[in-house]
Amino acid sequence: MLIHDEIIQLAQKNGFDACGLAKAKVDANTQLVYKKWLSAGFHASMDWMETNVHLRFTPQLLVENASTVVVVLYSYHTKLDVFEKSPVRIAQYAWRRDYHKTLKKKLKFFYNALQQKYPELQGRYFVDSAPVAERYFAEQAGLGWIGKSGMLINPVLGTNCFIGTIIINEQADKYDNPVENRCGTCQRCIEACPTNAIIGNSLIDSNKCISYQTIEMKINSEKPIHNSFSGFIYGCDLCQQVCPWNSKAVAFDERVAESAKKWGDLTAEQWQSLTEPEYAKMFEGTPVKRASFEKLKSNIDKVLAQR
Ligand code: B12
Ligand code: SF4
Ligand code: SF4
Repeated sequence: MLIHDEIIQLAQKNGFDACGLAKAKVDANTQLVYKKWLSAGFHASMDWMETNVHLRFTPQLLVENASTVVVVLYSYHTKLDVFEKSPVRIAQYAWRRDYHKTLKKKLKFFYNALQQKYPELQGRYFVDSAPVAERYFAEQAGLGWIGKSGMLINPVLGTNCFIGTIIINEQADKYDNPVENRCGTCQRCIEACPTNAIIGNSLIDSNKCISYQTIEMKINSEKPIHNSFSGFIYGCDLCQQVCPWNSKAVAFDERVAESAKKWGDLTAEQWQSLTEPEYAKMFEGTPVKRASFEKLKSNIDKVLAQR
């Protein structure tokens, strides 16, 4: 049997900012919300969200006898504003090496440490890499609530944090409980979203979301593209920038990559004339590479045309 408090301590030792334990079970209402979201087409062209839905809601199909989900948070919150004087913006989560790689590595060390403590334990670790209901499990593990912006909000870390999970075949001596939703009467994220992508009930219409439009949407898509990305050429932080829980969140300025600190120095002309080799060098190893050179160029053109 896993000992809850030992696992939390081990997560801290392995450099995570928060950790909680949830049962490996997804409630029927959450499954319904997700299925309705899909059937309304709010996943836009992200067809992969439709496949393996059964895996997302049945962790036992990912790990035999899955009983526990260990959920960790890793913050990327910073008080630095790399793009303060820049004509364009890139979302904060991308100001570092790609979290799919860095967090996965951290999770691997954590998982190995768990296996040393509990030699019988079997499991798998994930970060935005498989059909896992990450926000749901984070909420169940007491790590925060789902805000009106759709983001998981941790009372200490705010919204700017990645979620990682380890699904394990053993039960724990105790599990965490969800915390109270503390959005209250605040509506700031809904008011700040320039495309009305926040459709209520903490859900997002990806078709309208600038994050989707600047990263995932195909360059030759026939769907209408919003005519202003509000300066964002990759991702979007507008609903998070206004969230009061981020003004009081703990900042980790040292987690911003040195290379990213220079991105904001480029002038509009330099962004306009960005070449493919420059793009390759500048964004090497960062999440920005998820957008092809052509896609990023097209976003840059749209943003600069709006000035
Ligand atoms: C697809 C996706 C997107 C899409 C759609 C976003 C969305 N809000 O649905 C797009 C491309 C737009 C996107 C954008 C961003 N994303 Co994204 N994305 C995902 C991904 C792969 C799946 C999310 C998903 O399933 N959405 C569909 C909705 C229906 O599901 P859900 O958000 O998980 O919500 C569930 C629960 O919260 C609950 N729920 C929600 N509302 C309600 C209401 C009721 C009544 C009930 C009962 C339940 C319920 O049920 C839902 C279904 O399981 C996850 C990784 C993962 N595997 O989960 C990352 C993830 C959500 N993204 C992340 C990030 C960082 C971002 C951006 C901030 C990046 C950026 N700066 O541009 C933005 C934020 C936009 C926003 N306001 O949400 C992080 C969020 C971390 C956090 N603190 O919440 C995740 C968790 C990746 C990670 N491992 O860290 N993303
Ligand atoms: S990320 Fe931007 S476009 Fe998407 S919901 Fe938030 S404010 Fe709206
Ligand atoms: S801006 Fe306000 S309503 Fe939106 S998520 Fe933050 S606290 Fe909740």
